[in-house]
Amino acid sequence: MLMDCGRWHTDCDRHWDKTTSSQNKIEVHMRTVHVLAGFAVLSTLLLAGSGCSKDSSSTPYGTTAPAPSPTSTPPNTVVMAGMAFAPTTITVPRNTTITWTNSDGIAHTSTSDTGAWDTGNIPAGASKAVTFATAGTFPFHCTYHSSMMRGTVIVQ
Ligand SMILES: [Cu+2]
Repeated sequence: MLMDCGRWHTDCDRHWDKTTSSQNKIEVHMRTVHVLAGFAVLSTLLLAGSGCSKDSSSTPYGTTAPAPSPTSTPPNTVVMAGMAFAPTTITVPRNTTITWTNSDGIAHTSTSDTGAWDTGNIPAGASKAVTFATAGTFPFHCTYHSSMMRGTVIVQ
């Protein structure tokens, strides 16, 4: 790293001496060095961090992890909110469990249009999970609000 820095600075000096319009080039070079230095610091921090979590193996995994953003949805989850499924279409590999989470203030269901599954009543704030073993495209709806709440599961 130190040797590389030295070489870059030498290059910069050469640009400075040779070219009249070299100001920009030098600034770019300097910025590159700064960015690289930033990456080096970041990598060191990451390495140090992973070392720490390895050492503290007695602590249950995930307890010190930062809380996920409240707006982010866990993978393979369909949220029922505002009388709609989100996402409307969810694509998963075979043998994936999809969880329907009701974030609305009223009950909903996740019911296959073809009878492949039916969660039944999912009260406000509750969740139900369905595992999809067979590939295919499966439209579904909420039995209470079938005109508004429709979605599709695509299993690959
Ligand atoms: Cu509903």
